Amino acid sequence: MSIPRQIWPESFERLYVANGHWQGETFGRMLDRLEADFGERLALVAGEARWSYAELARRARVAAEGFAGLGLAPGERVLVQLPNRAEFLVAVFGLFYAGLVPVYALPAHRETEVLHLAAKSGARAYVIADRHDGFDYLPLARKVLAEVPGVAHVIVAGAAAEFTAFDGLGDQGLTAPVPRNPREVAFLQISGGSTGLPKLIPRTHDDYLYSVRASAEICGLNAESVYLCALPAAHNFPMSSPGYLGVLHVGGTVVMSPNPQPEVAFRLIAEHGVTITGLVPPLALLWMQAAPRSKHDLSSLQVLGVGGAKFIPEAAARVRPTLGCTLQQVFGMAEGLVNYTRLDDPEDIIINTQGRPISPDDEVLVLDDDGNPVPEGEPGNLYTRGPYTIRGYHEEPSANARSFTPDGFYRTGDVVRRLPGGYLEVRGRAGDHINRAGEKISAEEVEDHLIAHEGVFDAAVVALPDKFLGEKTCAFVVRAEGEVQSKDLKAFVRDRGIAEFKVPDQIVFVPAFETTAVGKVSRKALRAALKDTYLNKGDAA
Ligand code: OOB
Repeated sequence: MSIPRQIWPESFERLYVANGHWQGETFGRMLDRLEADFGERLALVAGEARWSYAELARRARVAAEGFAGLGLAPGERVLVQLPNRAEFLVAVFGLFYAGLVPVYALPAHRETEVLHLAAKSGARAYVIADRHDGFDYLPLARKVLAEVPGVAHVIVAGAAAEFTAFDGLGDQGLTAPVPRNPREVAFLQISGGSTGLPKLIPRTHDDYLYSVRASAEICGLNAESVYLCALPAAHNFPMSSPGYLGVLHVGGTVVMSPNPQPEVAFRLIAEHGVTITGLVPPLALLWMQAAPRSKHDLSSLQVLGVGGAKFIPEAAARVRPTLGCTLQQVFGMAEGLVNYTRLDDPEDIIINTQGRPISPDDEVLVLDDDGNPVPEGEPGNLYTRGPYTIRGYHEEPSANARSFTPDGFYRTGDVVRRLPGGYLEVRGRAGDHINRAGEKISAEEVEDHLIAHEGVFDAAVVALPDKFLGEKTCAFVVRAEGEVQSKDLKAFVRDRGIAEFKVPDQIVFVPAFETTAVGKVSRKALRAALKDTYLNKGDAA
């Protein structure tokens, strides 16, 4: 198990420092700064909690002491799977303060993903809530302890049973952050990549805090800003685009919403005067549908960020008339590059583009399939490199060879058009993943689960356009012996312990897959041919 690293060539490091992007702050020192600058201001609203910066910092330092007291050493990884509640920020800043490296799992992840993330990251501890959304995490924690040798501790927010209670962690608190090099990896984020199980994205203090600072500025944040964290806090979008970190950076207030449904979120907006939030397109549609009938006053909302998947212009145009706020399109990726429409951009740009990069040092290439630049306005494959875009995943030599060019550009897999002023319009994807309401699902991962069923001879998973979700998953299945049915397969996949959003929405049984004289066609070609044969004729409806 190697320590996660992220290394840029020296000449780039010098440039990013010289241009003021990398400022040498660590997340641990950031917490001290926030307390010193904003002490008694309101930092966090979550459930019953109303915590000032001083209180948040105090609790994080106590948690940090608790983590250290368990014998966790600086640089070690801790898997964090917490919903949007107060403990999320305490845990994360506590880990940073203790020099530990959070690994972010989504609350929706189940056994398969959690075991993989724990093992792959070399996690030494696992932080969970007792329950969330009707799911009991304790049996999952027992499994992680039993099956992942490195994991020695489980820490539980809520009823802890035989495990360590989050509330009982620490006593007086550490008095100073455990020193870390700002060029080191601060945390591991997960990729929504297109092959196999999620990959780990190592982000450094320097690179990530640059994206946080710059995002806060682009999104017009100040100490009066109130951010509603409606999407799962472990996602990059609510974390830093501009997210709760952006708002904390400038002394504003973070309001945690336990879920993004209008009934819950609208009440919080009215009660706390929320000024900015971020949503994926299907939720933005839901909010626009619900707003006219809502009894809550949403007039404090100034900016709605929408990203994670394409927001179609027709829907984008309705944001201001229905919600009375400015739309900001956000096209980002956990690997780095984030594009925003600017708040003062003309309406045409805000509605029809996915914005332009954060940084003057973000390098963006739009290339054809042979690697040649395409003219402005023509669609091509997006490649990027820059001061907050990774140069490689954690311990993934073959994925790294595929996903990065020899000179360090990340192949995003997105097809875009570059417009005047550097604005990008996302046209689609070259890669084989399904973007289901902003959650990325690897076709290959779901295929592997289906093929594990004895009644399945072969499977191919494709994206189906969906009016509401953007895309949903359709699995083409060739049966082996027997008559396995859709509902059996869905139950089987679910029972293998994967996030519910990965269970195929639709299953279409087909007699056989097309093969060529030399054997199987590529999965990519196969998926395309299946869509053509079965879906474009409406057979699957
Ligand atoms: C965000 O991050 P990820 O890592 O879950 O997914 C990245 C991928 C992009 O490569 C692109 O395919 C898609 O999600 N995407 C969009 C989009 N924003 C993301 N596609 C079309 N339009 C958009 N506005 O999803 C993410 C990270 C930070 C900020 C915002 C989103």
